[in-house]
Order: sequence, then C-alpha cells, then structure tokens
Amino acid sequence: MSEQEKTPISDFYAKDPIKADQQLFGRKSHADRRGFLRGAGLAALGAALGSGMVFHRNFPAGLLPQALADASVVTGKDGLVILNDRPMNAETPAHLLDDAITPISRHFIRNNGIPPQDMAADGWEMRVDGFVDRPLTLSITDLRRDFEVVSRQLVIECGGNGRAFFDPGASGNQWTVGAVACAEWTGVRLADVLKTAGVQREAIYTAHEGADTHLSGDPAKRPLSRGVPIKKAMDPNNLIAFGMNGGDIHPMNGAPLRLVVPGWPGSCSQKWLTRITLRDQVHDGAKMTGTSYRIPRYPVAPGTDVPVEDFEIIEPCR
Ligand SMILES: Nc1nc2c(c(=O)[nH]1)N[C@H]1C(S)=C(S)[C@@H](COP(=O)(O)O)O[C@H]1N2
Ligand SMILES: [Mo]
Repeated sequence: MSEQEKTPISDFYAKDPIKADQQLFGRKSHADRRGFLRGAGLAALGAALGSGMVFHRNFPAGLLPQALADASVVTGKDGLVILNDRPMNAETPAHLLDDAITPISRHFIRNNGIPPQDMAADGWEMRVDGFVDRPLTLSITDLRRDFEVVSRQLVIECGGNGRAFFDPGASGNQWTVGAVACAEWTGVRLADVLKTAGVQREAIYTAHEGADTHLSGDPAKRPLSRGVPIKKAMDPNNLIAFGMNGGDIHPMNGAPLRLVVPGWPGSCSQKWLTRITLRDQVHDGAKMTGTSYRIPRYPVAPGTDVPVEDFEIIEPCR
C-alpha cells in the first residue's frame, strides 16, 4: 500500500471495524480473529511494538488495539495520543508535560503533509534567496562553521491547541491541551544568516519551504509554506536548528534542519527546512491564505459566519 492510499487507522476502524480487522489481521471473521489472537499473532505484534498486549485473548473483534492507536508506533515517541495518522498528528497528554525541558519522546507532532524520505544531515542544503544581496546555499556544516552556534529553550505551540473545546466544534485535528512543548534547540540565529545574505530594502516578509510532500502526491503542491514579517524574522531568538535536547532532531520534528520561531504560532517554525525566500509582499504560500491559520480581525460570537476578507493572519500567541 502506498503512502497515498493509506487512510488514518482510526477512520478506517470507525467506518467498518470488522472489515478493518480483516484487512489489518488478514482473517475473514470475528471468530478467526479470536483464533489469530489466541495464537502468537497479536503477542508478536505487541512485542514488535515494544510492549506486550496483556489480555489480548479477550479483545473483541473490531476493537483497535491501543498500541496501534498510540504514537509509540513512531520510533522514539512515547505516550503521545495519535489524533490522525495521515498526516501524522499526535499530542502529549497533559500529565506527561511536567518537565522543564520536554523530552524528545514527548514533543508533540504536527504534520500537514508527508515527511521527506531522506532526512540525512550529510548533503542537506538550504537556500536563502529573494530580496537579498547575496543568495546563499548552506549545508549544515556551513551553518556550524560560519555562524555562532547557540542553544535555547524555546516553546512551540500549535495555533490549533485547545480546538477540541470549541463549541460549536471546528474541523481539523482535535487538539486538547497537548500541542505544545519546550525543547532545547541548538542552531544558528536566523537573523545572523539573513544579515549575511544582506536583507534588501524591499524585503517585508519571509517565505519558508520544507522537504515534506503534499498528501495528494502532487509534486506541484506544497503541504505548508508560511512566513513572518521581516521585523519578526530579525528577532535574535529565532533559530535555524539542527539539534534538539543535545542530540539530533527527531525525524517527526523536522530532522535534520528546521526553523524555531518562538512566540508565534508553531506553523511559522518550518520543519525539514530547504529554503527561505525574502519577499516584497506578504507571503501567499500554502496555508497562508483564505481562513488557514487566520482569525477574524474583530471579536465574534462562537459559530458566527465571518467573510473571508475579514480574516487576518494569526501572529504572536496572545
Ligand atoms: N515542513 C513543515 N513544517 C511544519 C509543519 C508542516 O506540516 N510541514 N507544521 C507546522 C505546524 S502547524 C506546527 S504547530 C509545528 C509543529 O512542530 P512539531 O511537529 O515539531 O511539534 O511545525 C510546523 N512546521
Ligand atoms: Mo500548528
């Protein structure tokens, strides 16, 4: 099954649990699945996932084993709750957010598309272009050699955090309170890189690109490309990061290179970073326009229909 053909496992189960069982376990009936469970099958699956499934003999057909719904299926993540598996989105239960520095295993995952296959740090390059005096192509080695390397504890919070509590409800991932984390990021200051490229007078906004691909598989479409006003881009706390909590960045958190733009919605912190373009207009990339990552520019009662032209880009977390 290709990445494009997959459906979120929870949707898959919600629609037709018996069929989902048949497809997942390769058995034709409820009774067969029980037979399969009594055999070595699910125990082996549990072992493969890193935890034995106790009581698996009693699982009724159509019940999605928690271990499959849990982000422990993502290597290096532990205890996260999967909200969607295509694209992968997983939040951290509040009781696991009690560290001053969020462990990598507990940093939430928010993907709009399909992560790149190749995340090797060797050979990774990012470009800086647009309204700059000197367009740059930088490897991670170049970044480490040519700029001051700093470590900062920075919070990333998704603009959708808390959406599950909206009344009336809003579409999208139903984040409760766990789409937030504070890792210690290591990298170079975005401002230093932009100064080296030479910011031209016309530049008013950044445009960020990553190596992830659109869910449709169409190479012409980007899953997400956001930016920030140049004033925010020059804030010395923004990092182009290649390290997380003293090690490598986790693949689901943007390895090997990402932006971290603290204080602004998480969507500004482009993962799998390949390019920053300085523009002479507000960036109009994927998820910058319409109602994406925007809010009405005036207070409205919950559920009010607001014309699209009255939406403005979400800026600092307020
Ligand atoms: N390339 C790319 N960068 C991205 C995204 C994405 O889908 N693709 N999602 C953004 C959003 S909406 C958020 S909230 C943060 C989440 O970062 P995390 O997955 O490391 O927690 O990444 C941002 N950077
Ligand atoms: Mo987000």
